[in-house]
Amino acid sequence: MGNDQLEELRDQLDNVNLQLVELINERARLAQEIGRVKSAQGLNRFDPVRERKMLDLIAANNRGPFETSTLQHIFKQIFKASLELQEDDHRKALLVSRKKHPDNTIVKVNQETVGDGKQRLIAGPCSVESYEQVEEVAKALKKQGVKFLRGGAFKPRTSPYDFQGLGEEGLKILKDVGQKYNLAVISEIVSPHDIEMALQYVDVIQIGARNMQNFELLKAAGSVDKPVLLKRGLSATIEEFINAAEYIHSKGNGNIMLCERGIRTYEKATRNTLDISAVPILKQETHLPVWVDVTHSTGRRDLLLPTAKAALAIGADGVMAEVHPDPAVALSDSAQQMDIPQFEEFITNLADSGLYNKENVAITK
Ligand code: PRE
Ligand code: MN
Repeated sequence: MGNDQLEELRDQLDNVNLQLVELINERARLAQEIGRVKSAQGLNRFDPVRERKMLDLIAANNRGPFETSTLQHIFKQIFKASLELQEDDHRKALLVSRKKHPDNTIVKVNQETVGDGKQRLIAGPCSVESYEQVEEVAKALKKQGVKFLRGGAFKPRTSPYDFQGLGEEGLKILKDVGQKYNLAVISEIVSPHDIEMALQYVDVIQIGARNMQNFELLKAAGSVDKPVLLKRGLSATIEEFINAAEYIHSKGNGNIMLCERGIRTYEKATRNTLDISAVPILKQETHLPVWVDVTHSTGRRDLLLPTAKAALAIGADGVMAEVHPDPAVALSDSAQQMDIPQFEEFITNLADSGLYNKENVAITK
């Protein structure tokens, strides 16, 4: 009967499907193995020359009935899927990857924590200019319940003729003020040789955007027992950013916090373009806390509050902003720093929005 014949043919087809599944998965396991070998040798996973050779081999051996172009199309899909598998394996293997460590990393900074669901603020002047300047900001922070004081002592400036920072003297000022007001201090270090020196002054080492791929600096910061705040490079992809964090972790220091600070685009309305979607992506891909620097991403005082709200709403662990007692005379970034009344208004508005709790009591996200 015709129907029996159809059933019989379909049975045979099912059998072939099952064999194909076996074979395709056997191929996938081989591709995974190749991916591991390539990774160990530092080779590119995508290899178009190799793919071309395989397509040619398929063409030479095709006896139909499928057209060669049809088979090649199918195989290109298989190569693509194999590549994705290799990349997935690679991401899973990273120490900073959420696939490797499903739980959030909670970074302890003195008696404070970051990454446990409490929203935090880091504030302070762009550059440390004097004890009095830092102290004035610290008093305002204390009054507002902010626990983290920032200030640049080593300033990687676009022009070599711009103010370069007070160096170690600046770190000392930060430490003294931080101790007086019980604030954790954070400052950027630009040279691997200064990491050891900085340990006695700062509670968090910042690695700035311009140094995100300074691999010697990353390795030096990864070799010490001090939390690191790593800023995204000006033109770094999320993958490059995550790999920079991996450099730090690979040396043993897992106390890493990421900071989105805007990326370079064609847009001129803001200093950089805040990549707000990087926040949930980084939270999904890694187990590290994620900050948003609203000052450097926007470069505009009028955008600090809306972008800070957006950052907290989208799941950032905290917001960084620059505050200076008299921004007009600041030695760096004068156009975008808040003065103290503006900072107080910023905090009040943020708290009123319901996105930020002044007492830093955990609120549900
Ligand atoms: C493979 C996967 C991706 C490359 O672009 C080329 C080939 C494949 O699936 O055949 C395997 C592989 O990584 C390789 O042969 O180098
Ligand atoms: Mn600045």
